[in-house]
Amino acid sequence: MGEAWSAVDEARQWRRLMEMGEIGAIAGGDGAKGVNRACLTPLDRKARRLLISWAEPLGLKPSADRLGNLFLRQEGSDPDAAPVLSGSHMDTQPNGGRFDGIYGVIAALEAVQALREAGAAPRRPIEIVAWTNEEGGRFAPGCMGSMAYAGYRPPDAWDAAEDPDGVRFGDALREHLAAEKDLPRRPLGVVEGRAPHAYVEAHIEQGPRLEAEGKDIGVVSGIQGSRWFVVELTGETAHAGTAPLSLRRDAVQDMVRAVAALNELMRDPSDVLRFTVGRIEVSPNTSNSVADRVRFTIDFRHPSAEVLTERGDAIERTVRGAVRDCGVSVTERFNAAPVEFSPVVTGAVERAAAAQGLSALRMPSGAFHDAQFMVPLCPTGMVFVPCRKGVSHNPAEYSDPAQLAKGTRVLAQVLAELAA
Ligand code: HGY
Ligand code: MN
Ligand code: MN
Ligand code: MN
Repeated sequence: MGEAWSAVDEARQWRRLMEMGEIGAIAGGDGAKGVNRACLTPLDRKARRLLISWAEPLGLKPSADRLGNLFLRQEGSDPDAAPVLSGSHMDTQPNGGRFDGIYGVIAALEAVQALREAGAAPRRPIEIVAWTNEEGGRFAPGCMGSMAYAGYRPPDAWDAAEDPDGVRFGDALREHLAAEKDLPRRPLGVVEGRAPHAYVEAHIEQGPRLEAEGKDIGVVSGIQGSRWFVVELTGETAHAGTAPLSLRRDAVQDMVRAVAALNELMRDPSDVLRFTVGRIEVSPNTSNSVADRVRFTIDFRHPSAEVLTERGDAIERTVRGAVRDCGVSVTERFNAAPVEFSPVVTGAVERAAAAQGLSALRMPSGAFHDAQFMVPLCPTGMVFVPCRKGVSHNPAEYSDPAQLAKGTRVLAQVLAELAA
């Protein structure tokens, strides 16, 4: 069965990626073509329909669970065996690229199709999955679909989460499920059903290492931890031309003080720690009124659980200590501990790369992934492929057809081994 991976069709996979990239296509700088395909939107549903249209002729059966996670199931010779799960996400950042997430979904389809064309007959069912809202771009936090599937949070935990237009996640999900009511409904992961046998996700690295070190495959060893917070500062709006500075309760000025103090807290000469303030909402958001409200996000990441706890738990008191004039609320939105992937899967990835004569580098993931929440359920791992200059969450994100096909051939061999 080892040769089954050679049936992976580079051109077919690239065609599908490019066709999928047209759904929500946006223009980036210097001619780059990106994608803005937020979760639970008509664009998201159009992309899912396209994926299903490629999968059904192969005999794969679509279904969806109550979080909208989409599954495409290929039966195995033992239909009662726990399935091997492989996939990623189809939603993108608002300024996303054509590979983040969707590559892992299309690679899983290509791998399954190649195994079929090579006449492989896995014992275990293989299920391709597209997780709901991995990015957290429209509704924070990310990984809602995989967290609910894994029982990490209750299925309705985020119903009240609002997008920038004030749409609640629960309403968008109800609308989405109604629009996809023709899809057979399936139990929600381990909450209502059973755990998979194993989970493997192919993904672009979203960092520069594989390209810089000239490696074909990343054998992902694990994922660093992430914590997300939202800080709300409440001051008092006033006339920019008349209100004395000494009397103002200026939410923007207090935000500046808070972020300066957080920068001190997050200082890391080794540049391992990641700290980002990526979304800032200001009210009334006019040039000649003092801001009475600011809401800003914190995305804090580190490979060490201790540092995540120590510095993450210091965020609220650091903000409160820095703010001078405003009311403060600090809410934690996401807390994903660092995870180590299973040697069952990392070993299979290493063996497949070696068998196929591909250079490989064992490395952790800086980005979080749905795989993070599969770790407690079953042997879990990821296959990385290089992306140009490590650029991601940017229309300039790019990986070439040959590199993507190498990752998919490794994925195909790993799936064949795990589903045997
Ligand atoms: O933010 C992340 O790590 C992922 O790419 N959504
Ligand atoms: Mn991703
Ligand atoms: Mn992403
Ligand atoms: Mn991911």
